[in-house]
Amino acid sequence: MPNSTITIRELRVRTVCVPMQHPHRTASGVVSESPLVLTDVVTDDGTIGHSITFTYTRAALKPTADFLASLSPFIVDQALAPREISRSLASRFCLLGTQGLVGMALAGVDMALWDAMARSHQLSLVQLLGGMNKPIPAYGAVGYDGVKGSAKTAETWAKAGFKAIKAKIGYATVDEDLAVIRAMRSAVGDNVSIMVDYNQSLTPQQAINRLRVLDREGLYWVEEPTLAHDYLGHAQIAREINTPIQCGENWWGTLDMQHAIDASASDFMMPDVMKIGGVSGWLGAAELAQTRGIMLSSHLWPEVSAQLLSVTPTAHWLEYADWWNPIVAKPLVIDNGVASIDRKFGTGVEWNESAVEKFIV
Ligand code: SMN
Ligand code: MG
Repeated sequence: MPNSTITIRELRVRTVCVPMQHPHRTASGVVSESPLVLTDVVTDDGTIGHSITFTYTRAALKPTADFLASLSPFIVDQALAPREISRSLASRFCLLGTQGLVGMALAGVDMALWDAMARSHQLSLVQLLGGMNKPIPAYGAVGYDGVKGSAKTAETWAKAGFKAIKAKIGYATVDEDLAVIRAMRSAVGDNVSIMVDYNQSLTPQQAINRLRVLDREGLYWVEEPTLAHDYLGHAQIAREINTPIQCGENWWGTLDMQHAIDASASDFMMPDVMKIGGVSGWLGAAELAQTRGIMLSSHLWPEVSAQLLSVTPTAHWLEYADWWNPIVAKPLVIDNGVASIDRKFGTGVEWNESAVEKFIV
């Protein structure tokens, strides 16, 4: 019988920089390496819970890790109660604000606590949350790589069995966006869905002008055509075009999501498990989405997200990215375009220690 009062004994934090095989180009900048904070929470029953915090840029790596480590006094000797600790940490930092690096660190703690909780009870996260493994369809990412490069990557995903791909667009002209989309379409055929992502690079009016042209291409969704927090701008675009809008990866917490819902900013939604507030935040987002019948997709974090989508009533697509695979002991397996959760315990995040050592910063 698992001990009902598990106590947190230690918080360990390390930083790595994982090089990417192919730099991920977007209309708003390139990601050529993954700076990651690796968190371990050790409990008194000998369990260790793990989480990954992605800081996008090396400049944010040390500050995020330092801040995360400084949370230790608020966590050590506390009962392992992820929701309770999440709530108390959020209220502790209310005056400073829980967006940005603070929110990332709090989510890193939250994800590690849920992982520890599931591992301690010898359950997967899905089981701990009372759900069952579901087949979650995954899409592959295509960078801002021009006509030839984008078509080639799209074809590679399709050949690997993926039923959808998402490409970065936002080239100098709509004709170039169109040329990339059409080249991908001829590379993957009609049975693979194509999503596109502007990464916030247009004004609302520019987006309307471009999307009136792209509306005829049968795109599955258009992501972040304008600034992520311009909910009214997204709503204005949504009213003028037919292609569904997808947003969410830059929302901090469920209140941002609620603002987007209130504004009718996005047809589909894709919270990022870190920025939305970890597992606890995702569960809130899943409830909001269910209440309003909004289809929910994930952003990065394939291992944790596949499990969370399994317990999300309106689960849609998993964003597959293999960027962090080198440091994960058993990365998520995608079988014919579908995520298969074969993990027994926790969120599926465990370290490949020799790789962690190699990429340690
Ligand atoms: C993205 C994610 C991470 C880095 C750059 C861009 C992106 C996505 O917008 O949708 O995956
Ligand atoms: Mg995106």
